[in-house]
Amino acid sequence: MTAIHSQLIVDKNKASQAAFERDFSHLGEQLARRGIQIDQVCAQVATFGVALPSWGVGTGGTRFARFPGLGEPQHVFDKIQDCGVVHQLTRVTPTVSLHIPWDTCSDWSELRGAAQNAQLQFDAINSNTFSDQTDQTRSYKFGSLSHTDPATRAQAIEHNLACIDIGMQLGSKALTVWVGDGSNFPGQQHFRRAFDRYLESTAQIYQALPDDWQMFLEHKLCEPAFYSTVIQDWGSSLMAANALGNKAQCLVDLGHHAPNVNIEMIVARLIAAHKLAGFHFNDSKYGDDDLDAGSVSPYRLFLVFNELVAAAHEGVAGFNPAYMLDQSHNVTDPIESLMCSAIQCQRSYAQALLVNRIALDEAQQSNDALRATQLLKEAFQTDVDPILEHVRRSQGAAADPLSTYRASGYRQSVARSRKRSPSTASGIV
Ligand code: AFD
Ligand code: MN
Ligand code: MN
Repeated sequence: MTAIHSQLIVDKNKASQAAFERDFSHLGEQLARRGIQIDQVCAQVATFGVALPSWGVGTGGTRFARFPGLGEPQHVFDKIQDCGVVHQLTRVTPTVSLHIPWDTCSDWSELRGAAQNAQLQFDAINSNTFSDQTDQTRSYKFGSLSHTDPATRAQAIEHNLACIDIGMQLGSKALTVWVGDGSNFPGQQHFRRAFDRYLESTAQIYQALPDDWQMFLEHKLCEPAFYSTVIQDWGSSLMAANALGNKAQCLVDLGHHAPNVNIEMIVARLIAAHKLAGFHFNDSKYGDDDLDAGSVSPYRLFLVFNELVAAAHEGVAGFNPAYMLDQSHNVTDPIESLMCSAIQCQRSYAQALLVNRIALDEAQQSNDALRATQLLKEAFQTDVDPILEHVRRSQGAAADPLSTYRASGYRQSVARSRKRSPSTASGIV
């Protein structure tokens, strides 16, 4: 079952077919002159997928306000339906990542069925111990897994175990743990003891992981704690992952670093340590802005993918990172932002596949800095859109997902059946 009428996709694709064929054949010729077979690139791009965050289909907000959009999903089944639209039109987002308890459901097997109908599966499950739920006994105001009070830590551990249980019913294979734990004042927290408490708690969660599961540890330099955070950076994350064991790895959310940090180098280090769990893709200018992937710095996103493609090319053992979007759509239709961002990740991947790795090795070996950097630019500056469109067309997706979505009237249609969200309360998604 699909949410967008498939005939609309067929008709719109047909209307732009002739122009597409000319563009594709021209790019094929250009790449052939560079010794690249376009069909091989297409085949690799066709394997690329990025997970959708269930919270991404709702309108996000800031600390100041949230301006709800039309036809926002009212429950997790609506969210799955919206994610299905993104996947139907792009064919690049085959999985959804749930967040507990933002996503609630009385029958998880029913949800699994609904996802299957939308041709979706479940990616990592996310726990939430950074905000208090109405029915919870102890508060996370001063931390969760690293809280000074053992009973609060136990409650946070219990929640993560419940998430694993839900994830097992959905077919997830990973638990992503991000904690808001930290401090707002110098002296408020004993840094080493807080980290030790975090390790002790996460070890108990780790113990409960099924054999074929992984635990993704997400670091973040600040917010909601603004002086220090317990898992502040990739170093702390790597220390924790090493202490826990093979199934624990480090997740890189692009927005969780100070401005100007060389994230692609962090990625290379984590690959070297065999500890790169995967990504939350987004973009930022100032902090954890959660802007759309590649909207501000597409070159930086390309440089991250360059490290990933290089690692795969060099056959790094066990290299298999998980890709996900993690964005807050405050002023756009979330479905539109998610489609464009997923395609942007796919674009960066395709561009990274075009890097002439033999020539780059030679340039690096002979210290030819200018040639080396030009080789990256040559790949980045290639307009790979005909490749992406070819992959979409051959998979039955929309040649132009954005215009097809707008022509479908999906948002207006769900706006009629979904109640307008009353919540304008502030809140970062
Ligand atoms: C918050 C965090 C982090 C996390 C997400 C879901 O900043 O990015 O992945 O919540 O838990 O936005
Ligand atoms: Mn994240
Ligand atoms: Mn974030």
